[in-house]
Amino acid sequence: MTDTDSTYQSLVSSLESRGIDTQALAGKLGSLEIETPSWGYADSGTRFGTFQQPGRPRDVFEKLQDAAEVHRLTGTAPAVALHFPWDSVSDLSELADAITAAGLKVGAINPNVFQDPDYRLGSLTNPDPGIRRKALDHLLECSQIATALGSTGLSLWFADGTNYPGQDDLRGRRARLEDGLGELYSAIPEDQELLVEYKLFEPAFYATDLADWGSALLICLKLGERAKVLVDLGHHAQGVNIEQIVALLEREGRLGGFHFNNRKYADDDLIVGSVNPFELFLIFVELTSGSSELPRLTLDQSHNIEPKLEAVVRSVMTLQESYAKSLLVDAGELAQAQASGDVLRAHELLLDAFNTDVRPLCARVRTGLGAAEDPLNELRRSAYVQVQTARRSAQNQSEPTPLKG
Ligand code: RM4
Ligand code: MN
Ligand code: MN
Repeated sequence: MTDTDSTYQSLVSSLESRGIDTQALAGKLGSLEIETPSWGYADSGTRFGTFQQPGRPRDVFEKLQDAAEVHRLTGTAPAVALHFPWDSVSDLSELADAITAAGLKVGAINPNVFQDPDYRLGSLTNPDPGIRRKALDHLLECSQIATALGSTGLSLWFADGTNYPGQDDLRGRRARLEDGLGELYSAIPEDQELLVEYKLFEPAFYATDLADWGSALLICLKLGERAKVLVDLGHHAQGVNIEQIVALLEREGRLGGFHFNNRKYADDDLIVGSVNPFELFLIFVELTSGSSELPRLTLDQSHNIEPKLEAVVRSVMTLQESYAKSLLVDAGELAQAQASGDVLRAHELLLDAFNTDVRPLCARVRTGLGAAEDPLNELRRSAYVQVQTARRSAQNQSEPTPLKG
């Protein structure tokens, strides 16, 4: 028996002695699906600068190659979320074919109504009706792109907001947002959902039009049941209890999905679980204890100083591990402890799950999926990065994609 076999066997016996069905657990882990973001493979940085990495993809087709490599290594990243116009192509059917040929499927389509200079005072909320129309036309075009690529989700983030008190009428902006989104909602096909993302601040520093989950949910309730809230872990005030937001949205059937990342101070877009792994675990506890299936789970990270592919692989593995740990929580005992007011026993049941080293199980599940036992090591040892770097450096590199908001 190798070392890996023996650590796996001892984990299995300890889990079985806790009454956990490891086969069922492995089955659930094996069906976890993470969407990786095309923009996470490309150049991105801070507002102060971007450190370009050799071998970075030059277009969406090269981003797909990287996404496929992440899926090959982890077995858990079969979908890729796209951002337009960053991922624009002249022929959408060629892009659809490339996604399939890479062994991937398309994730959510992310429109961009935040970069064009016309959006200085907002997109759908802009006081100028012509600019509102332009933003809406882009959103409608993205819905058509979603249809052409077979995507079922339009993921909407608006940079809209004001910097100064008095700059614009707060209720007027809300009305314009509702009108624009209402028109979009009635135009999209039945198999598409709107995922409405909120963010407390940045780039607007006085009043963001969709600043929190409440203002996003209110608009979703008005739009209809295919409008749901998207939770980005970097978009809250300090100390906000994100797992509670998750629980409440799930209960209302309005949890559309996640943008996973981590932060220390603001919208830092760091690798998921890097700063607060316990928070990530608690979010998964809420996801697995609810009655719904897992929602759309997407990464939204910006890798500035770390190697991008390693960062994405690390993130997918951390999501596998967090999900696995959340499945170890003894729901029956937890309910009992809660009902009898046994505060610390209830808390300890969460700690028992969180403190279990599930890595040998995740490794076993990955090999069962035909992926890598140790994805990071395999990536570092493989020639993939070198080969792509040589190939991609042979021609002029593309301009870096714009700084990450
Ligand atoms: C925003 C938000 C969006 C992402 C942009 C680039 O902060 O997280 O999801 O599309 O950044
Ligand atoms: Mn996001
Ligand atoms: Mn963000």
